[in-house]
Amino acid sequence: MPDQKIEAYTDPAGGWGSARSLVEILTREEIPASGAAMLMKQNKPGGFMCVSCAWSKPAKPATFEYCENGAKATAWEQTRKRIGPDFFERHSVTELLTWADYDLEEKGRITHPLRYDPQRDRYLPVSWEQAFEEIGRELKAIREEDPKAAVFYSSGRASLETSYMYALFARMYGNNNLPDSSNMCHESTSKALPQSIGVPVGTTVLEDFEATDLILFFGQNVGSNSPRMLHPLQDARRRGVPIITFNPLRERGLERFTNPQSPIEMLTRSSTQISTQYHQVKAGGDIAAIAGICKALFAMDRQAQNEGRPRVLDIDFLSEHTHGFEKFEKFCDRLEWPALEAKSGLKREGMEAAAAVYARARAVIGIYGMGLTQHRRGTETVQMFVNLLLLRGNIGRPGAGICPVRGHSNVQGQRTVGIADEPSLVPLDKLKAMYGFEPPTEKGMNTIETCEGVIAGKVKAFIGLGGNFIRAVPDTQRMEEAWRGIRLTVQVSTKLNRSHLVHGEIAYILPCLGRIEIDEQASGPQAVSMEDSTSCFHGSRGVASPISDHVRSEPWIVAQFAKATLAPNPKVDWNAWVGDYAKVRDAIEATYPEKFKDFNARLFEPGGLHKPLAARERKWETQTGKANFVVPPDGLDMDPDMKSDRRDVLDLITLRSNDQFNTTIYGYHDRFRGVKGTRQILFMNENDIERLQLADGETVDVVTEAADEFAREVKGLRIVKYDIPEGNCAGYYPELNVLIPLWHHDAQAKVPAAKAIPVRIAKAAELAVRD
Ligand SMILES: Nc1nc2c(c(=O)[nH]1)N[C@H]1C(S)=C(S)[C@@H](COP(=O)(O)OP(=O)(O)OC[C@H]3O[C@@H](n4cnc5c(=O)[nH]c(N)nc54)[C@H](O)[C@@H]3O)O[C@H]1N2
Ligand SMILES: Nc1nc2c(c(=O)[nH]1)N[C@H]1C(S)=C(S)[C@@H](COP(=O)(O)OP(=O)(O)OC[C@H]3O[C@@H](n4cnc5c(=O)[nH]c(N)nc54)[C@H](O)[C@@H]3O)O[C@H]1N2
Ligand SMILES: [Mo]
Repeated sequence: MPDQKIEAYTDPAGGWGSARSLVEILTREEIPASGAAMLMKQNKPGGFMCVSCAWSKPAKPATFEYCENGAKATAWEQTRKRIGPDFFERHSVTELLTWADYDLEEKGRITHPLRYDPQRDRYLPVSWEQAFEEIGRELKAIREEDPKAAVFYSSGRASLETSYMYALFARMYGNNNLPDSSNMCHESTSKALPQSIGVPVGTTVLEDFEATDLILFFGQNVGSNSPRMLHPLQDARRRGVPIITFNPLRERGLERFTNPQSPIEMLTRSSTQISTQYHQVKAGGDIAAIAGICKALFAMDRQAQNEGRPRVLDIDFLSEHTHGFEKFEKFCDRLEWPALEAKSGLKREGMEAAAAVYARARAVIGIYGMGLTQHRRGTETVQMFVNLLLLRGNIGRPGAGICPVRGHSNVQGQRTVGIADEPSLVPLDKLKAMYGFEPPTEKGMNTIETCEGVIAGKVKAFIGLGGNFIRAVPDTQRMEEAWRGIRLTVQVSTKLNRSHLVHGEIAYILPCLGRIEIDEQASGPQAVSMEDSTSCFHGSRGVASPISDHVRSEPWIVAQFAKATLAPNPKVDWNAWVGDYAKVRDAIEATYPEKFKDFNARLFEPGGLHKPLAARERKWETQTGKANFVVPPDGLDMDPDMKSDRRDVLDLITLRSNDQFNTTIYGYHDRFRGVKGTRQILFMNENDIERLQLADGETVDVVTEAADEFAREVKGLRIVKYDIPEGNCAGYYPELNVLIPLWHHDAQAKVPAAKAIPVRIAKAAELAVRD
């Protein structure tokens, strides 16, 4: 573990800090100089699509269309380091369970298929044939008893081709148990937007950033998690477009940015101010903050009417296109400023200032991330944001729209091609007609339901297509204990992680090619495809040599699952699909003809193939046929079970450092937040530190405040005095997931409420005595 240092960081996002960090990781992962050539193909038409975030890929890419964290992701995947069979000769699984996430993944790419040997407590190499023979046999036996006892998880990285095949395999197996990472992420979006505007995804495209005249920015950390988005933001700022931010933390990427690819900015050390207003809303205070802005808008609108000036609200749009406006107006009228201030943590003047700018803007983009979705009322928070945009007709017009920033590089696309526990989201009739089987119609398990199923002993097999399920989900300790009761666990992975070590009775690790590698099949090297945050499909072609002769592609692995488990079906030629992925794309187009028109022919179209979105055309595919105002049924309350009146309970935000991709930890630094060499951190407001009689730098233990029988505790966090609202504290995911009760999730979408966990802080010594 490197030396620890906490010291405020004063540089902008991007800039020299970013350039240095990039060189560091390329060196550490032993990427040769040719690695730079590889980076030149990142996010370019005909090249490969970044394995990091899902941000839009422009039609005219920059010479270097990658960011510090995209380059880190490439280096991490294309590292020279390897985990071969000898690694497990040296390390038992029991030993590896004591390793940190960083140490596990840092050892390099897994080169051989592996099976857990309980006698030796080790993973040992196994042939692909033997692996699929046993996996197939087990899956068949489980299905005999109960076809709903197997679960097919996917992390959001696998391509459209792989995902389509995987979802079909699960349904032919006999269930809709297709939980995915989106269940922990933007599921709140997927639940909120169809009710509000009749589409499940954002409505903005990259061109909208060129036509917008205001950006509202809620709960997303652009500088670390989607840095390439800083380019359109910087361009907008240069045109004088204001950016109004709501975030409990002052995130550096939302304050200042130096484009590391601009020699002038780098040499002159100049930077662009990003946010023009910065509101440090309390965690979970967004419904109140947005309600406050709406209330102010209603007041301005009435005043304008009294004075005979043009209306502030877009009355034509409201009457022609929306439903529920009067009810929403009444809701806002009834709210009192003191309650809005208390719940949001903001002053009335702040909310009014945001409303004043909003009222003047012609076209507004609303951007958001996990700060809105990962709450008990995440779905309603997203709908509240849409309500605000509707008031001035900011959906379905150039330069305007709602822009959820998606996580994994193909998480949005996976849903588009059938990864869904909700059968109503999938054209089952079409699948039935195309493939001659009876698709299951019962709802499957999502991520939280899978966890509940594992605890109840109902899950007999878990297949993981990427990801690190056990580390990403809440209630780590309870889940790890229950997990060992599963009969079969199979993880398709690139790198070693904790989900391999906490395993079922029979356990496999199946190593796969990464997206950056050349994928050679019968018809030659293959391309795959993905969908970005702005609903554009892009082709991607691997450029690097495979890391080992023993790894296989994800489509190949999925096809082997199917062939080993299902009775032959003349209508599904898995071998032909694996031999030529264009045939899978034909099948995708046949299943979803409107979305994927001329898919193969247009695979590498610069800027991507735009998926049609009704709401962009102001066509509302909702039950009312209009865009709906949705009034939060619980008013301003974010968490009905939370005992927020207790003065010593804080709301804990779990978030990402600048040196990680989800559970993949690249290192122990969080440059922008001034943290070096540690992740065992608890950011606290100085008044809370004083009130709770603690001290900056002190080591503390954190305990969840929950009315159930389970003790949840993390020991040994270092307090860092930080600019964060009173009553909130923050620390890193996944280390703190142990503190999140499984039931602490969004009511509708079941996204774990990772951004407001009620906790108590105790001096380390006190707890030691109590123990
Ligand atoms: N480099 C890198 N890139 C990534 C990832 C990564 O781990 N590393 N992860 C990928 C994935 S899967 C995802 S989903 C995205 C995640 O990207 P983000 O959506 O940025 O996720 P978080 O890091 O969890 O940060 C959420 C932000 O919300 C703020 N916040 C917390 N609570 C609240 C609140 O109640 N209200 C408001 N308004 N703000 C709040 C936090 O301060 C933080 O700035 O990024 C993707 N891209
Ligand atoms: N407390 C808290 N919990 C959270 C969150 C939070 O903000 N706070 N965020 C949630 C969110 S938004 C998400 S998306 C989830 C993330 O949950 P997951 O998507 O399950 O987790 P990742 O960490 O992205 O998965 C990393 C692993 O993926 C494997 N991998 C990498 N590349 C590939 C590939 O190309 N193919 C295959 N097959 N495997 C690959 C590697 O083995 C690596 O160890 O976590 C959620 N959990
Ligand atoms: Mo995510």
